[in-house]
Amino acid sequence: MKRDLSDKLFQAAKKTIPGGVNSPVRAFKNVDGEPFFVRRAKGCKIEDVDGNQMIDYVGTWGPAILGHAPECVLEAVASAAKDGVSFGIPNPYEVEMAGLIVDWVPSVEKVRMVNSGTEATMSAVRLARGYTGRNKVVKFEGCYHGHVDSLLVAAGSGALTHGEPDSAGVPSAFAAETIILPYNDLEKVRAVFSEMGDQIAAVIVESYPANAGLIFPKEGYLQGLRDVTAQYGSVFIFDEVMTGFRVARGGVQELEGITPDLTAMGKVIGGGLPVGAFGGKAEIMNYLAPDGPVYQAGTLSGNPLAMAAGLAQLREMDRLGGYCMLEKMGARLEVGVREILAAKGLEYQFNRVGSMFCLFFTNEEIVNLDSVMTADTVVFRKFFTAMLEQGVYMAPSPYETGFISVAHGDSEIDTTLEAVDAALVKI
Ligand code: HOZ
Repeated sequence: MKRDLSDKLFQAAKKTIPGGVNSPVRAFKNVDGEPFFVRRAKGCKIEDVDGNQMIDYVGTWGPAILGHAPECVLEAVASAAKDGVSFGIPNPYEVEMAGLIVDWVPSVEKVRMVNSGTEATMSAVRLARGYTGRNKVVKFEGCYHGHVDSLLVAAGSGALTHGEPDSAGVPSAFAAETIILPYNDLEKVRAVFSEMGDQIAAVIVESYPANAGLIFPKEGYLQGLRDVTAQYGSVFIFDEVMTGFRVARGGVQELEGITPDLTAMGKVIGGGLPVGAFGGKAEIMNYLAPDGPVYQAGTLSGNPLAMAAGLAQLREMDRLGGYCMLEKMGARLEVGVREILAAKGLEYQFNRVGSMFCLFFTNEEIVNLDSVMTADTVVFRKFFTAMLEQGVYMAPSPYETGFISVAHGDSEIDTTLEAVDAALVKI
């Protein structure tokens, strides 16, 4: 594949942008490559500046659930833009969006819009601290909650990809307020609570961890977290930035029947524009300024274009019965991948929920970060490269989740499976 223009852009970008990218995982370092630059994207395909077309399983890291540039979103944005692109004063779209979120997400009684998933988790943690008057927060190894200081410890996603799960620049005093525990080990959580439960403001967990590959909770684990936090008066924060409005209308909490106190959201609700949100019990949310003492603010929060795009995308998902369509395509991909890998006799784990999936080259069951780290990264790199050469773009890191969109049809899934078959020959 020719990438001349991309290569030129990357050289130019490196002069003015740190590492040439605006988010580290995009640098392709973990796959010994260099990024391509996208000129346009439509449906399930992206086209780079050199004219190469690829079937895309990154979907702008989750938001593109209808595929890229769906007509309903383009129309909603164009129509909203005619009336102004930002007001910095309340607008009707925000009220509609809040109503929809409260309606769809079982535990959310009130919601505040922000501009990214990072802002959502950061604000939820501050709110939990303000509400409880406590400082400590429990998080789990490999869970990634954006680049929030106190949560950027033992983190996943780009931090893990680049081998630095603990970031420089995070004061050790901040990190000391974060208690890190292995995922899926309820006994350790109970032990920490029995020792210092009255100091713990919150437990934050990715509903299904999706930034160290894709990990599922053991039976009873999430309910166990719910119970222990309730027992000690700590706030239970569900990070559904990846899974919210993606695995079901109401996210993992709907699938698993769990009622967190606060939920962090983002990605799909913005229809591809920058958005995040956090919401939950009214009693806790009422601690936010201007009604309460916990300050949180944002010039672009509730931006009319982002709200219009998100509303259009969510309503279209509903109209199409999008979650059923995604399950069907996800199952087709999973069955095909499993058949191919079994025939090749390769050791692997394939984790999937609806349209989210991750392939690990290991024989170990994936239950926590330690098991994720047993996956063969050399094989992954070869696999990624061979897929890309055949026009199939997977996330450029073994620690990211793949996404299918409603725009992926049978023929794209079949083309992908042919590529998987051919790629594995090269491994
Ligand atoms: N941390 C994001 C994926 N989990 C990557 C965001 C990006 O590079 O755009």
